[in-house]
Amino acid sequence: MPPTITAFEAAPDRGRGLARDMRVRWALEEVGQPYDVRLVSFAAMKQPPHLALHPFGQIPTFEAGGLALFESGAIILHLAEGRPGLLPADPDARARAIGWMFAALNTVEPPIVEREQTMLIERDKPWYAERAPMLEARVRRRLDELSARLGPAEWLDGAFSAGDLMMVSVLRRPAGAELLPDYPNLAAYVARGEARPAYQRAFADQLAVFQAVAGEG
Ligand code: GTB
Repeated sequence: MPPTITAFEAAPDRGRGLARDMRVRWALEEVGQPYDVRLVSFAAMKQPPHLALHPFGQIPTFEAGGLALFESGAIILHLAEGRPGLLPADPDARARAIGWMFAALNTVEPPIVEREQTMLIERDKPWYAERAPMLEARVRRRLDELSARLGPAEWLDGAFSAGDLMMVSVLRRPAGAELLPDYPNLAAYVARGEARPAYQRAFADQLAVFQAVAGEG
């Protein structure tokens, strides 16, 4: 039986691949692991059957045999450790690639998510005009630092790894992506990730879900 992941039944991003099932789909494609998808509604995500899988009532989840996982980082690390393709064989290089996964999730994604949330939820608040530049500066600081580290390299540390998969996924989020034209090496890095056949297959699959639900197929 192939593993099963969960994804939004009705993705609010209209198939742009911005929800976190996209990164798990991409990882599954990179390692050549076929999978099933169970679509969940917002209501079902907060009901006991889904909460038993995901204590915070979110997507994505991953089930394989007796194993159930939540957290996109944990799922991708599990996939990358069990199959070739996303982590180098050399133990030191492997540890560094995992370090980049954590950097993407813990250091780069949080200021991007905070800016995104503020732009979505607080735009009409009296403090927005003062807060928005500060949040943009926090994102820019991380992009400055990441851009300096990447330099002209193709990937963050040698060959493409789960660290790059996670970083590209994080940089695609609109509150970071809209600043990427100021960082040509990061924009090219994201484009390289998106050009990978595994990414393309994952993107097409999640778009097909949106199109089927919206009757646009
Ligand atoms: N840390 C967890 C992980 O990495 O797996 C975070 C999981 C998470 O935030 N899941 C979101 C969710 O289930 C979907 S990805 N939210 C529903 C809820 O909390 O009730 C976040 C997301 C949602 C939608 C868009 N979009 O439409 O653009 C982008 C990102």
